[in-house]
Amino acid sequence: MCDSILFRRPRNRPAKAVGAALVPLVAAAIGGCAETGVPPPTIEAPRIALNEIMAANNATLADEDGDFDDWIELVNFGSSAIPLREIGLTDRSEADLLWIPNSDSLLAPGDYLLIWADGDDSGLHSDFKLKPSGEWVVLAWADGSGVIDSLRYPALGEDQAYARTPDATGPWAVSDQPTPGEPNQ
Ligand SMILES: [Ca+2]
Ligand SMILES: [Ca+2]
Repeated sequence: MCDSILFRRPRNRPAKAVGAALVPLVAAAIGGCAETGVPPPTIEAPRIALNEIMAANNATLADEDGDFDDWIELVNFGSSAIPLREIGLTDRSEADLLWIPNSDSLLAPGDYLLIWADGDDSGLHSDFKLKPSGEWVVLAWADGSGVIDSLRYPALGEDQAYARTPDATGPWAVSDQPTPGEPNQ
């Protein structure tokens, strides 16, 4: 059963919907097959996600200039390091105007990364800010190959975070306990 999971077309579903339907099947397949004991594949696609954001930072955390700017937290929840130049962010619903980090660093597996959303457009400071009234945040591959993750956050009060729990895959919720650069609570 498991060996054909990637190619199985769900019943009662038209062919044109199969592409979308494959996504959860692929995700299930990455975890291996509990039925037969087949281990997961050793080569895994990079896995990075939006994990937490703050859109009205008043006193939570200052950047290297002493500014209490807004921030976006990313997490690498895969098993391979991800070059920061290979990802981009935007606050538009379409990933056509990506800001790409000016950094040669890698995000190691299990690590968190803070991007300052202050409009400075340098290093790890994006060319856009976050509106407290809520808007889109989109994470995409810098080479244009697709959106990795996205969210539309609600209006947030001062020093409130919008975070997913558990990290990387959990549902999003408003939080009064921000955890920039750390696991979400
Ligand atoms: Ca700043
Ligand atoms: Ca966090």
